[in-house]
Amino acid sequence: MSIRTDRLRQFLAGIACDAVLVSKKENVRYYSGFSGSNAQLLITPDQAWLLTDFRYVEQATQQAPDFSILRYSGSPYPVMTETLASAYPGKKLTIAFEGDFVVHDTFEALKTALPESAWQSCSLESLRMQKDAEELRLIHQAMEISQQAFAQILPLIKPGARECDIALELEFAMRRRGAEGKAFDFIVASGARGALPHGVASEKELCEGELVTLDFGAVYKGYHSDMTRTLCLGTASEKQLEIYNLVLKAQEVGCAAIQPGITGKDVDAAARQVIISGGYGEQFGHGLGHGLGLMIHEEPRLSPVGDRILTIGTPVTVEPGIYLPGWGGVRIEDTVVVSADGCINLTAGTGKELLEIR
Ligand SMILES: [Mn+2]
Repeated sequence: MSIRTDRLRQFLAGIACDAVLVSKKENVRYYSGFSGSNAQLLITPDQAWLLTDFRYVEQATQQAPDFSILRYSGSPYPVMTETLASAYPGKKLTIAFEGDFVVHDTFEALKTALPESAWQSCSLESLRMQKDAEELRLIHQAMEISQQAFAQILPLIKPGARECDIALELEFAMRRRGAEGKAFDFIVASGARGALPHGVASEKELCEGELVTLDFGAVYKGYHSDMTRTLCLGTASEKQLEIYNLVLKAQEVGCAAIQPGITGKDVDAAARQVIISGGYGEQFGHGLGHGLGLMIHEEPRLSPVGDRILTIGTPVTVEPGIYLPGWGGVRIEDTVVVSADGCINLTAGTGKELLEIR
């Protein structure tokens, strides 16, 4: 059984539970290797079951060799109940479930199916925070794909191009390079739309003199990348340059603050102070960054409420921004990995000085 499952069992012991039901598909994949859309894991100190339906039995057998595959049709609960009753006859089990994922109706059904068991809500999200070497390789590759795709489509970013066409070309370029999909709906926000931190690409055409923010990423073998660059169409005005350089300074200070042992909120505060000092604190209304991996947003959060401590091997984004309604915005984002003496920047292949497209 894998190191990951060992760690999950230690976690179970720590919260005094006899079993854990893993339902979220990213966590199912993380512990078992199964990448399909429908399966759940039931893990105890001495057993590991994967429950799935007819469509996925063969795939689960191949991808999750450490798990005993239990096939069900319709509802998984009768098989679950039977399996636990025969493995632990007469024992009143305390079962952990993902309270941050399982919906209320499912929880009610679980209680009905296993009325003798006690249920304990837990979150498994922080257990995926620190990545192993293979996970970091996949995130790095997803980032390489993003950066190469961005370099390829750069000549298409010019006055008259539509935001949505740029987003589409970026996606094509990523998929041709091996991405299995896009990490999220790409943000291409030009001119005044740049004030929308999550301004998904629209039909708006780019215009001379505008700033354009592009936020994008690839998925490679389940793992995500995330980066943002803001460009200028033409020569930047004094104000565009002032705001851009302030965000860049904050981004660099944020990266420099990262080291093992620091909390997410201390990194956030270091970068945020730069923007507050520049007079734009109110216009930076989101957290500095987030972890990523099998999901685009994971623990730890780099934000004013980010209590988690950064550890070596944890990838996080660093993405300050300034947004001025009616005027536009600037965001710059790299993905970095916490290392022994700071961090390694996976986005180092793409420059951060303001690119003026002429
Ligand atoms: Mn991000």
